[in-house]
Amino acid sequence: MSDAAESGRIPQEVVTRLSEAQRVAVLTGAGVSAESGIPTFRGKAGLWKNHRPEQLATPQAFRSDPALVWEWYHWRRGLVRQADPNPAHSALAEMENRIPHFVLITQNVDGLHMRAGSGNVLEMHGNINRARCCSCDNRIQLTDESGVLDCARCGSLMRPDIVWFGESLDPDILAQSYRAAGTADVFVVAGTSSVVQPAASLAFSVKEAGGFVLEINLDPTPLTGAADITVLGKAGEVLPELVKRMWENQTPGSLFQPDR
Ligand code: BV8
Ligand code: ZN
Repeated sequence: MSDAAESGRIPQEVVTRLSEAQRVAVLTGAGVSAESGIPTFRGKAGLWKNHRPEQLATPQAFRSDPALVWEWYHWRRGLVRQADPNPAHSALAEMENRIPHFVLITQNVDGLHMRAGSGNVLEMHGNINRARCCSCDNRIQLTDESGVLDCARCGSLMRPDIVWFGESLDPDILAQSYRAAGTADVFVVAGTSSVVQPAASLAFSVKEAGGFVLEINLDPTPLTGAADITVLGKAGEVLPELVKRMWENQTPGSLFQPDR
């Protein structure tokens, strides 16, 4: 059962486990980008006008109105371009530098983890700054053009390089995600409502294999009952505090800094 920590308090067990861990995998969701000003999917702010993400982020929506779907993604890309990584992203990049085997698995498509310096990132749902051809394997990096795009190679329609609802994830990325989660000493789940599959299943597969799951989220989720420890709080506050305490825990004597 989860030991749902009071808001923001990080139990020492979490610090010790992460400080001693050789292999850590982290799964992030929209809550990690919330403090960068990127609206979450199921938050009150909603994501765009009177459309729900589940309505627009589908192949059906793109087939019936590619211009509307491109408009939504161009609008979101504008938000992402104006956004900066927040302390949650930076803390995860810092954590990667301290832990021998570290994999960051993200459901987010905003690319903010890479901009914060994270290197070993698995983007489960694609990346909003890329487009791919509906017919051939042409992929392009989007700059600031907008409108509906045609493939320069074969003339077909280009689409956002995003995994939509009802579409299968890249099997290689999915396999790497399960392998990283399944071999981790600690599996951290941060800023996600843990409802979207198959990402939400990762933590449960870790628990079934006897692994340790730490959840960091603003609100309780369906994972909260199964996670070993849940820390309720903002990712931009909890993660930096966690990395700071890991550092203090790892450098003996650091607490007794000689008078400079
Ligand atoms: C698949 C790209 C096999 C799009 C995304 C019926 C028909 C078809 C499929 C299904 C179906 N029923 C179920 C499914 C499966 C479906 C699914 O899971 N649906 C859900 C809605 C039930 N999954 C799929 O379709 C997947 N593919 O299963 O393939 C298949 C094939 C054919 C038919 C059936 C199955 C594909 C899923 C990928 C969808 N694409 N993104 C885009 O971005 O435009 S998912 C989308 O949701 C985002 O990637 C997002 O990251 C992700 C998950 O949401 P969260 O990240 O958790 O965001 P959310 O707002 O929900 O929560 C934020 C959390 O943060 C909250 O808990 C909040 O408390 C917390 N928070 C807020 N602020 C902070 C914070 N925490 C900390 N600090 C803060 N400051
Ligand atoms: Zn093409």
